[in-house]
Amino acid sequence: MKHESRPWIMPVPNPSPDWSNEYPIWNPTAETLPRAEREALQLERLRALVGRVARVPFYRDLFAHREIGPHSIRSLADLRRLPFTTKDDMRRQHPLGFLAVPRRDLARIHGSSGTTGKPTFVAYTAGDLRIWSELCARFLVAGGLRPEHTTQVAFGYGLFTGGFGLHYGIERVGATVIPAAAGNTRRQIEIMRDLDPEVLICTPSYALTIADAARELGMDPRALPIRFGHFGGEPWTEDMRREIEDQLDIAAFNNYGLSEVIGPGVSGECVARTGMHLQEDHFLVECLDPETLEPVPEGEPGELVITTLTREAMPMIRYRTRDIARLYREPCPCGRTTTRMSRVAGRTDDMLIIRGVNVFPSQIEEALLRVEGTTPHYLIEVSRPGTLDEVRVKVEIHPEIFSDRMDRMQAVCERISREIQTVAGIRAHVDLVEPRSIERFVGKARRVLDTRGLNERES
Ligand code: DLL
Repeated sequence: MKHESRPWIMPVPNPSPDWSNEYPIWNPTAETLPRAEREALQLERLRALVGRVARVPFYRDLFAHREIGPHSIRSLADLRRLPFTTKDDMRRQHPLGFLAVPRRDLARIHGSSGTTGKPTFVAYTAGDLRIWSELCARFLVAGGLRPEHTTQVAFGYGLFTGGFGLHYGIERVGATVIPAAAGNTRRQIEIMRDLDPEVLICTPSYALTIADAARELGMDPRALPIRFGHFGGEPWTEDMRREIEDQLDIAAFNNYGLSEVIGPGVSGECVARTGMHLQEDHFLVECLDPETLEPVPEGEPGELVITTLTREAMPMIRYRTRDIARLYREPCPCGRTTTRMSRVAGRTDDMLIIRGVNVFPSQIEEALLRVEGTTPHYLIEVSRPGTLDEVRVKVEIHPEIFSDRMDRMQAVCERISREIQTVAGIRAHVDLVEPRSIERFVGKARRVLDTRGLNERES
C-alpha cells in the first residue's frame, strides 16, 4: 500500500457527518478525539516529522549541529528543543529550498507576498492537497456548510491560497462552488441574484464592499440570498462582524490560516463562536512570548508558532507566524475537543494587510526611493473610510524638486505610485510634502499611521 512508507499520513477516514444533526461535525473521529489520544498522535507524527525534515538542508544542518533526531523527541515537551523557522529563513531558501520531497512529487505551488516584492513559494504534494481540502471542509461544516448549499467564492484564484483552498474544501463537502473570484463587484451581485448562493466566502472587508455595491445599485443588501459567510485572510474586529451581519443579514464566521503553513484551514469558528478551532491533529500550535520565546499562560496573548505535523512537500518546524492571539483549551459546547484561538489581535512585525495584500513599510520605502528627488522621510497613512483600505503616502522631496510647477510634481507623484504598485502590489495615493515637514524621531521611527483600529479589540 502506497502510504505504508509514509506513516505520518493517516488515511483521512471517509467522513461520516450526521447531516440530520443540526450541528454536524465533518470528521468526528479527528475533531472530538480525547486530548490524551490526540497528544499521542501528535507525538507520533512529530517524531516522524523530525526524521523527514532531514531531507531539507536548512533543518539537516541545524539538527546536526544540535544533535537532534527522532530519538530526541520523547514527549511533546521536546518540541522546545527544536529550532524556529522564520519568513526570513524561507526567503534565504528562495524559491524552493525548503522542499522535503523530490520536485517531481509536487502537485501545486502557491505563494504569498513578501518584503522583496517576490512571493514566498509554498509547495504541495497530492497528499498535502487532500489534507488541505479536508481541513477546509472541517471548518466550513463547523460554520454551517451542507452538501445542498451553493457557495460563492470571491477570493483571488491564483498564487494566493484563499481561492483554491476554499474551492476544494467546498467540493469536498459536496456543496456547489461558484468560483466568482475576487473583484468586479457588480458582477458578484448579478451572480448572487441569478444563482441564489446561500454562502459567501471572501475577506471580511470585501463582504462590506459587496453590501455597498448592492446599495449603489439601488438594492437592499439584506435581500441578497446569502445566509452566512466564512471570512478570513485579514484582521477584523467584532464590530466589523456586527456590521457585516447587519448589512447583509447573515451570520459571519471567522477562519484563519497562512500560506507558509498551508493556507486557510489552520483554524475556524463553529456555530458556538467561542474562538477558532485549531486542527491539532495536523498542526502543533504554541503561544509564546515573542521576546523571551517562553510559553505564555493559557488565555494570555502571545505569538502563534506552528509546526506542521503532516505536510509532505514543505514541512515547517516551529514557524513563527508573527500573529498575536490567545489560546483556550476549555471545552466548547459544540463537542469538538480541539484548542481554540482568539481573533488575531495584531502582529509582532510591521506587516500591514491592505485589502488582503501583505505589505511591509520597507517595500513602500524601497519603491519611493527608486524615484529621483525623494528622501527617506515618509509617512504611510492607512485608513478605511468606507469598507476598503486606503493608503496615502506622504513623502518629503528635495527642495530643488519641490517646485511650483504642478505638472512636474504630478509626474513625480505618478512615478512613485507606479513604483509602489510594482514593488508592493497596492495602489497608493502619494502626496509630496515640503522638506522637513515630516516628524523626526529619536529611536524607532513611526512610519505608519493606521487608523483602521483593527488591532484594538478582540472577541
Ligand atoms: O491569508 C490564508 C487565508 C486565506 C486565510 C483565506 C483565511 C482565508 P497569507 O496571504 O499568507 O495567507 O496571509 C497570512 O494573514 O499570518 C495573518 O496575519 C492574516 N490572517 C489570515 N487570516 C486571518 C484572520 C492567508 N482570520 C496572514 N484574522 C496571517 C486575522 C488573518 N488575520
